Amino acid sequence: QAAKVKGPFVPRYEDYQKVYDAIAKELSEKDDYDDGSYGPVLLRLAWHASGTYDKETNTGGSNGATMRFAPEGDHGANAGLKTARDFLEPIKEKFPWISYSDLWILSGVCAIQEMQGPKIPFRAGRSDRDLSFCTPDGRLPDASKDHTHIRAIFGRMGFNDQEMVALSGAHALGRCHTDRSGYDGPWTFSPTTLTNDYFKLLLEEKWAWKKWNGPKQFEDVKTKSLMMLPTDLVLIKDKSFRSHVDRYAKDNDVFFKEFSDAVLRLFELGVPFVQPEDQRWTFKSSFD
Ligand code: CCH
Repeated sequence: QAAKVKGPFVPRYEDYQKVYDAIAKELSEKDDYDDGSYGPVLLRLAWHASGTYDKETNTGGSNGATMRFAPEGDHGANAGLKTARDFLEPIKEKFPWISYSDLWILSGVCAIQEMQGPKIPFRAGRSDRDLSFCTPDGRLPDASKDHTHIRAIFGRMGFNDQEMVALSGAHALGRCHTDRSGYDGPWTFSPTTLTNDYFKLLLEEKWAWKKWNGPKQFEDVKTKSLMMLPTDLVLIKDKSFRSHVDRYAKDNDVFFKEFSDAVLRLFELGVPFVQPEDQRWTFKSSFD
Protein backbone atom coordinates (compact mmCIF):
# COMPACT_ATOMS: atom_id res chain seq x y z
CA GLN A 1 0.00 0.00 0.00
CA ALA A 2 1.40 3.36 -1.03
CA ALA A 3 2.22 5.74 1.77
CA LYS A 4 0.10 8.87 1.84
CA VAL A 5 2.16 11.68 0.37
CA LYS A 6 1.44 15.07 1.79
CA GLY A 7 1.84 17.74 -0.88
CA PRO A 8 3.01 21.27 -0.15
CA PHE A 9 0.50 23.38 1.78
CA VAL A 10 -1.47 25.53 -0.64
CA PRO A 11 -3.41 28.14 1.37
CA ARG A 12 -6.97 28.83 0.25
CA TYR A 13 -9.73 31.32 0.99
CA GLU A 14 -10.48 29.69 4.37
CA ASP A 15 -6.85 30.01 5.42
CA TYR A 16 -6.70 33.73 4.58
CA GLN A 17 -10.01 34.23 6.40
CA LYS A 18 -8.30 32.74 9.48
CA VAL A 19 -5.51 35.29 9.18
CA TYR A 20 -8.12 38.04 8.75
CA ASP A 21 -9.90 36.82 11.90
CA ALA A 22 -6.65 36.79 13.88
CA ILE A 23 -5.87 40.39 12.86
CA ALA A 24 -9.44 41.46 13.70
CA LYS A 25 -9.13 39.82 17.13
CA GLU A 26 -5.84 41.61 17.87
CA LEU A 27 -7.42 44.88 16.71
CA SER A 28 -10.30 44.55 19.15
CA GLU A 29 -8.14 43.35 22.05
CA LYS A 30 -5.28 45.86 21.78
CA ASP A 31 -7.46 48.91 22.23
CA ASP A 32 -5.13 51.04 24.34
CA TYR A 33 -3.30 52.59 21.38
CA ASP A 34 -3.88 56.14 20.07
CA ASP A 35 -7.66 56.70 19.69
CA GLY A 36 -8.38 53.09 20.64
CA SER A 37 -7.30 51.21 17.54
CA TYR A 38 -4.28 50.16 15.50
CA GLY A 39 -6.59 50.18 12.47
CA PRO A 40 -5.48 53.54 11.04
CA VAL A 41 -1.76 52.82 11.29
CA LEU A 42 -2.27 49.37 9.69
CA LEU A 43 -4.05 51.03 6.78
CA ARG A 44 -1.23 53.53 6.45
CA LEU A 45 1.29 50.65 6.30
CA ALA A 46 -0.65 48.99 3.46
CA TRP A 47 -0.92 52.31 1.62
CA HIS A 48 2.77 53.18 1.95
CA ALA A 49 3.74 49.66 0.84
CA SER A 50 1.57 50.10 -2.29
CA GLY A 51 2.01 53.80 -3.01
CA THR A 52 5.63 53.50 -4.14
CA TYR A 53 4.44 52.07 -7.46
CA ASP A 54 5.75 53.61 -10.67
CA LYS A 55 3.82 52.58 -13.77
CA GLU A 56 6.62 53.55 -16.21
CA THR A 57 9.21 51.21 -14.71
CA ASN A 58 6.72 48.81 -13.10
CA THR A 59 8.73 49.08 -9.85
CA GLY A 60 7.55 49.50 -6.26
CA GLY A 61 4.11 48.55 -5.02
CA SER A 62 3.00 46.05 -2.42
CA ASN A 63 4.80 43.06 -3.94
CA GLY A 64 7.98 42.68 -1.91
CA ALA A 65 7.36 44.26 1.50
CA THR A 66 10.68 46.03 1.07
CA MET A 67 9.83 48.51 3.84
CA ARG A 68 11.19 45.81 6.18
CA PHE A 69 14.68 46.96 5.17
CA ALA A 70 16.57 50.00 6.35
CA PRO A 71 16.74 52.20 3.28
CA GLU A 72 12.97 52.17 2.73
CA GLY A 73 11.88 51.72 6.34
CA ASP A 74 13.90 54.81 7.21
CA HIS A 75 12.33 57.06 4.57
CA GLY A 76 10.78 60.07 6.32
CA ALA A 77 7.30 59.22 5.02
CA ASN A 78 7.47 55.83 6.74
CA ALA A 79 8.21 57.17 10.23
CA GLY A 80 6.04 55.39 12.79
CA LEU A 81 5.09 52.47 10.58
CA LYS A 82 7.30 50.10 12.57
CA THR A 83 4.45 50.20 15.11
CA ALA A 84 2.21 48.57 12.49
CA ARG A 85 4.84 46.06 11.36
CA ASP A 86 5.50 45.05 14.98
CA PHE A 87 1.76 44.66 15.62
CA LEU A 88 1.64 42.09 12.80
CA GLU A 89 4.70 40.10 13.88
CA PRO A 90 2.79 37.67 16.19
CA ILE A 91 0.30 37.06 13.36
CA LYS A 92 3.14 36.24 10.97
CA GLU A 93 4.54 33.80 13.58
CA LYS A 94 1.16 32.10 13.87
CA PHE A 95 0.72 31.84 10.07
CA PRO A 96 4.28 31.51 8.74
CA TRP A 97 3.04 30.52 5.26
CA ILE A 98 1.73 34.02 4.47
CA SER A 99 4.18 36.48 2.89
CA TYR A 100 4.74 39.79 4.67
CA SER A 101 3.56 41.45 1.44
CA ASP A 102 0.19 39.68 1.50
CA LEU A 103 -0.08 40.08 5.29
CA TRP A 104 0.38 43.87 5.18
CA ILE A 105 -2.28 44.25 2.49
CA LEU A 106 -4.66 41.81 4.15
CA SER A 107 -4.28 43.83 7.36
CA GLY A 108 -5.16 47.01 5.44
CA VAL A 109 -8.29 45.27 4.13
CA CYS A 110 -9.10 44.06 7.64
CA ALA A 111 -8.53 47.53 9.15
CA ILE A 112 -10.92 49.17 6.68
CA GLN A 113 -13.64 46.55 7.15
CA GLU A 114 -13.30 46.40 10.95
CA MET A 115 -13.53 50.22 11.13
CA GLN A 116 -16.93 49.83 9.44
CA GLY A 117 -15.76 50.71 5.96
CA PRO A 118 -16.74 48.93 2.73
CA LYS A 119 -15.63 45.44 1.74
CA ILE A 120 -12.31 45.40 -0.11
CA PRO A 121 -12.00 42.29 -2.31
CA PHE A 122 -8.54 40.71 -2.10
CA ARG A 123 -6.21 38.57 -4.15
CA ALA A 124 -3.24 36.71 -2.67
CA GLY A 125 0.08 35.99 -4.32
CA ARG A 126 2.50 38.73 -3.33
CA SER A 127 5.99 37.47 -2.56
CA ASP A 128 8.63 39.03 -0.35
CA ARG A 129 11.70 40.41 -2.09
CA ASP A 130 15.14 41.42 -0.86
CA LEU A 131 16.48 44.86 -0.16
CA SER A 132 17.70 45.37 -3.72
CA PHE A 133 14.02 46.03 -4.53
CA CYS A 134 13.73 48.97 -2.09
CA THR A 135 12.33 52.02 -3.86
CA PRO A 136 14.11 55.40 -3.87
CA ASP A 137 12.95 58.02 -1.35
CA GLY A 138 10.41 60.59 -2.53
CA ARG A 139 7.75 58.40 -4.14
CA LEU A 140 5.11 59.07 -1.46
CA PRO A 141 3.24 62.39 -1.22
CA ASP A 142 4.59 65.40 0.67
CA ALA A 143 1.81 67.04 2.71
CA SER A 144 3.26 70.55 2.35
CA LYS A 145 2.79 70.59 -1.43
CA ASP A 146 0.07 71.58 -3.95
CA HIS A 147 -2.19 70.11 -6.64
CA THR A 148 0.68 69.69 -9.15
CA HIS A 149 2.47 67.44 -6.67
CA ILE A 150 -0.62 65.36 -5.85
CA ARG A 151 -1.31 64.79 -9.56
CA ALA A 152 2.34 63.93 -10.23
CA ILE A 153 2.59 61.42 -7.37
CA PHE A 154 -0.76 59.68 -7.88
CA GLY A 155 -0.51 60.02 -11.66
CA ARG A 156 2.76 58.06 -11.49
CA MET A 157 0.75 55.23 -9.87
CA GLY A 158 -1.84 55.52 -12.67
CA PHE A 159 -4.71 57.20 -10.79
CA ASN A 160 -7.10 59.88 -12.09
CA ASP A 161 -8.51 62.89 -10.19
CA GLN A 162 -11.60 61.03 -9.01
CA GLU A 163 -9.54 58.18 -7.56
CA MET A 164 -7.11 60.60 -5.88
CA VAL A 165 -10.00 62.23 -4.02
CA ALA A 166 -11.64 58.90 -3.15
CA LEU A 167 -8.38 57.58 -1.69
CA SER A 168 -7.87 60.76 0.34
CA GLY A 169 -11.09 59.95 2.20
CA ALA A 170 -8.93 57.57 4.26
CA HIS A 171 -8.04 60.65 6.29
CA ALA A 172 -11.37 60.22 8.05
CA LEU A 173 -9.20 57.76 9.99
CA GLY A 174 -6.30 58.20 12.36
CA ARG A 175 -4.25 61.21 13.22
CA CYS A 176 -0.95 63.00 12.69
CA HIS A 177 1.81 62.55 15.27
CA THR A 178 4.40 65.24 16.02
CA ASP A 179 7.09 62.58 16.50
CA ARG A 180 6.37 61.03 13.08
CA SER A 181 5.37 63.54 10.40
CA GLY A 182 5.66 66.61 12.63
CA TYR A 183 1.97 67.43 12.06
CA ASP A 184 -0.53 67.11 14.88
CA GLY A 185 -4.09 65.91 15.41
CA PRO A 186 -6.99 64.02 13.81
CA TRP A 187 -9.04 65.03 10.76
CA THR A 188 -12.42 63.95 12.17
CA PHE A 189 -14.23 63.44 15.48
CA SER A 190 -14.45 59.66 14.89
CA PRO A 191 -10.94 58.63 13.80
CA THR A 192 -11.53 54.90 14.21
CA THR A 193 -14.72 54.69 12.10
CA LEU A 194 -14.66 55.13 8.34
CA THR A 195 -17.25 57.66 7.17
CA ASN A 196 -17.42 60.48 4.61
CA ASP A 197 -16.91 62.99 7.43
CA TYR A 198 -13.52 64.05 6.06
CA PHE A 199 -15.29 65.47 2.99
CA LYS A 200 -18.14 66.98 4.99
CA LEU A 201 -15.75 68.71 7.37
CA LEU A 202 -13.59 69.99 4.51
CA LEU A 203 -16.67 71.75 3.12
CA GLU A 204 -18.56 72.71 6.26
CA GLU A 205 -15.87 73.91 8.65
CA LYS A 206 -13.84 77.07 8.41
CA TRP A 207 -10.14 76.25 8.18
CA ALA A 208 -7.38 78.62 9.26
CA TRP A 209 -3.60 78.29 9.61
CA LYS A 210 -2.73 76.88 13.02
CA LYS A 211 -0.53 79.21 15.03
CA TRP A 212 2.31 77.09 16.34
CA ASN A 213 5.97 76.27 15.84
CA GLY A 214 5.29 73.10 13.87
CA PRO A 215 4.91 72.60 10.10
CA LYS A 216 2.19 74.63 8.33
CA GLN A 217 -1.19 72.98 8.87
CA PHE A 218 -4.82 74.04 9.19
CA GLU A 219 -7.13 73.86 12.20
CA ASP A 220 -10.90 74.22 12.36
CA VAL A 221 -11.82 77.66 13.63
CA LYS A 222 -14.74 76.46 15.75
CA THR A 223 -13.21 73.79 18.00
CA LYS A 224 -9.49 73.98 17.13
CA SER A 225 -9.39 70.24 17.75
CA LEU A 226 -9.32 69.04 14.14
CA MET A 227 -6.64 69.42 11.49
CA MET A 228 -6.13 69.45 7.73
CA LEU A 229 -2.84 69.20 5.85
CA PRO A 230 -2.05 71.67 3.05
CA THR A 231 -2.62 68.78 0.58
CA ASP A 232 -6.07 68.14 2.12
CA LEU A 233 -7.19 71.73 1.52
CA VAL A 234 -6.01 71.45 -2.10
CA LEU A 235 -8.95 69.10 -2.65
CA ILE A 236 -11.45 71.94 -2.19
CA LYS A 237 -9.33 74.63 -3.90
CA ASP A 238 -8.87 72.73 -7.16
CA LYS A 239 -12.09 72.70 -9.23
CA SER A 240 -11.78 69.19 -10.57
CA PHE A 241 -10.91 67.69 -7.17
CA ARG A 242 -13.67 69.74 -5.56
CA SER A 243 -16.39 68.21 -7.74
CA HIS A 244 -15.60 64.80 -6.22
CA VAL A 245 -15.38 66.17 -2.67
CA ASP A 246 -18.92 67.51 -3.22
CA ARG A 247 -20.17 64.13 -4.45
CA TYR A 248 -18.63 62.20 -1.53
CA ALA A 249 -19.78 64.70 1.10
CA LYS A 250 -23.35 64.29 -0.15
CA ASP A 251 -23.47 60.52 -0.38
CA ASN A 252 -21.62 58.06 1.83
CA ASP A 253 -22.63 55.09 -0.36
CA VAL A 254 -21.02 56.67 -3.42
CA PHE A 255 -17.88 57.36 -1.37
CA PHE A 256 -17.74 53.76 -0.08
CA LYS A 257 -18.15 52.28 -3.57
CA GLU A 258 -15.49 54.47 -5.18
CA PHE A 259 -13.15 54.21 -2.18
CA SER A 260 -13.36 50.42 -2.31
CA ASP A 261 -12.62 50.36 -6.05
CA ALA A 262 -9.66 52.74 -5.73
CA VAL A 263 -8.15 50.99 -2.68
CA LEU A 264 -8.47 47.61 -4.39
CA ARG A 265 -6.53 49.02 -7.35
CA LEU A 266 -3.93 50.65 -5.07
CA PHE A 267 -3.31 47.40 -3.20
CA GLU A 268 -2.82 45.46 -6.47
CA LEU A 269 -0.42 47.84 -8.26
CA GLY A 270 2.52 45.98 -9.78
CA VAL A 271 1.61 42.56 -8.38
CA PRO A 272 1.94 39.62 -10.82
CA PHE A 273 -1.14 37.68 -9.68
CA VAL A 274 -1.98 34.12 -10.68
CA GLN A 275 -5.44 34.36 -9.04
CA PRO A 276 -7.77 35.77 -11.74
CA GLU A 277 -9.49 39.16 -11.41
CA ASP A 278 -12.95 37.59 -11.36
CA GLN A 279 -12.01 35.31 -8.47
CA ARG A 280 -11.15 37.79 -5.75
CA TRP A 281 -12.04 36.91 -2.16
CA THR A 282 -14.24 38.98 0.12
CA PHE A 283 -13.63 38.34 3.80
CA LYS A 284 -16.27 38.22 6.50
CA SER A 285 -15.95 40.99 9.06
CA SER A 286 -16.07 40.21 12.78
CA PHE A 287 -19.53 41.77 12.97
CA ASP A 288 -21.03 40.13 9.81
FE1 CCH B 1 -2.23 59.92 4.70
N1 CCH B 1 -1.08 60.94 6.04
N2 CCH B 1 -1.57 61.10 3.20
N3 CCH B 1 -3.25 58.79 3.36
N4 CCH B 1 -2.77 58.67 6.19
C1 CCH B 1 -1.00 60.72 7.38
C2 CCH B 1 -1.72 59.79 8.11
C3 CCH B 1 -2.57 58.86 7.54
C4 CCH B 1 -0.72 62.17 3.33
C5 CCH B 1 -0.02 62.54 4.47
C6 CCH B 1 -0.23 61.98 5.72
C7 CCH B 1 -3.33 59.01 2.00
C8 CCH B 1 -2.87 60.15 1.34
C9 CCH B 1 -2.03 61.08 1.90
C10 CCH B 1 -3.63 57.59 6.06
C11 CCH B 1 -4.06 57.02 4.87
C12 CCH B 1 -3.86 57.59 3.62
C13 CCH B 1 -0.05 61.63 7.95
C14 CCH B 1 0.33 61.68 9.42
C15 CCH B 1 0.42 62.41 6.92
C16 CCH B 1 1.43 63.55 7.04
C17 CCH B 1 1.39 60.63 9.77
C18 CCH B 1 1.75 60.65 11.24
O1 CCH B 1 2.21 61.70 11.70
O2 CCH B 1 1.56 59.61 11.91
C19 CCH B 1 -0.63 62.87 2.06
C20 CCH B 1 0.21 64.10 1.78
C21 CCH B 1 -1.46 62.21 1.18
C22 CCH B 1 -1.80 62.52 -0.24
O3 CCH B 1 -1.53 63.58 -0.76
C23 CCH B 1 -3.96 57.88 1.38
C24 CCH B 1 -4.19 57.73 -0.13
C25 CCH B 1 -4.29 56.99 2.38
C26 CCH B 1 -4.93 55.63 2.30
C27 CCH B 1 -5.70 55.22 1.31
C28 CCH B 1 -4.02 57.10 7.37
C29 CCH B 1 -4.98 55.95 7.68
C30 CCH B 1 -3.34 57.91 8.30
C31 CCH B 1 -3.42 57.83 9.83
C32 CCH B 1 -2.28 57.02 10.40
C33 CCH B 1 -2.29 56.95 11.91
O4 CCH B 1 -1.28 56.50 12.45
O5 CCH B 1 -3.28 57.31 12.55
